[in-house]
Amino acid sequence: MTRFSFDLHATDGAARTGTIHTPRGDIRTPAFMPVGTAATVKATLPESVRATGADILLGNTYHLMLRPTAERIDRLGGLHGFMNWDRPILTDSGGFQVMSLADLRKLTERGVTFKSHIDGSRHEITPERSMEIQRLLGSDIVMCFDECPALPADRDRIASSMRLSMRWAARSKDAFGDRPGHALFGIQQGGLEPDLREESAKALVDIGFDGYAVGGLAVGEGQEAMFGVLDYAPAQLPADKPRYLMGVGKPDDIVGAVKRGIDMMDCVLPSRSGRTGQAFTRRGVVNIKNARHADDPRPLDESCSCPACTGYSRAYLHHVFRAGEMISGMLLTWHNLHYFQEIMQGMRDAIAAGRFAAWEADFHATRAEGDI
Ligand code: PRF
Ligand code: ZN
Repeated sequence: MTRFSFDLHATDGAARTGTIHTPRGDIRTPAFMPVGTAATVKATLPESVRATGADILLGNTYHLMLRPTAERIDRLGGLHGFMNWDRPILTDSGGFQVMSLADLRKLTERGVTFKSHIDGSRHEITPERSMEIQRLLGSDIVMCFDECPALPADRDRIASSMRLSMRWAARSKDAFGDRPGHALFGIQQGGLEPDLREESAKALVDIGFDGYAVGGLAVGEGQEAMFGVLDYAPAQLPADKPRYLMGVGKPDDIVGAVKRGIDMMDCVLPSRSGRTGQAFTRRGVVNIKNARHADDPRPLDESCSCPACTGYSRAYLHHVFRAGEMISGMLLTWHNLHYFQEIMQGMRDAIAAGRFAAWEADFHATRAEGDI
């Protein structure tokens, strides 16, 4: 059986390209993971997500434990069969979503208790329970249970939260046990403080993980501060393991993160924006609801080969958005996912060829600020 492993093929500056091998298939890195929170990448069939070039999806412990429950998904044979996606799935561990979505949260050394945002029922997630849920789901890449403080926060709060997350990381590893073919990733915390980031990295490396995430970023600090951390944080983590930046981001965030040594990312942006009428293109952002598209026979992006751009005009996309037709979210989501994966492929090729800097210069040169 294929074990979980990571091969680095090439580096260019701090940027890397490689392959993560899993029993459910390879993941080409740098990788962008579309978000399938509720066992679906909203408005998209799994085969369409695959057609955009995705090798792996992200699923969520928090949402799936509440509905339809991890036990039900397990009885039905696991998340892959349930949602008809047979390739790798990474699941987030729940704490971050509890903090952003649930009501009446209570955090203790043991874990977190909260009320469901769906029906108000009470639940608890501990590191042990998070590992159990992610096992029941059949997740290929399991994330440690952690806490992610919103920024800005004072240094004492960041330090004690990070140390709690490191104790939870040790408990996550114990509870995960030995599961050949499945991976467990640690999550670095420590806010914007280099020494706390370093302490966190050392604690995680001592425990030992199959991959390492940079958590606690994209939580209100802004791109400049995030890049400031990414200038040193990836180098604090083992070079021979995948590095995953959680919950990022816009196209220019993704490019800046890869430039600084990140291998994996996930974000709701391409799918969520697709449903609110925002399209990301090589030349910038298109807000399809804008009246100036009503008579425009041109495609969203003449250089894009996705179904939305090869089959439809801006005028049509504007019309179906305004009319509230479901195909609007379907087409724009497909386009956005396609564009994000095109960026990833462009970066993988550029890194392999040792021309990342030229690729990045071209990426920025083609883009306009504001709407196009
Ligand atoms: N921890 C976990 N999930 C996350 C984050 C984190 O810090 C973030 C931060 N951007 C997004 N998702 N477990
Ligand atoms: Zn397109």
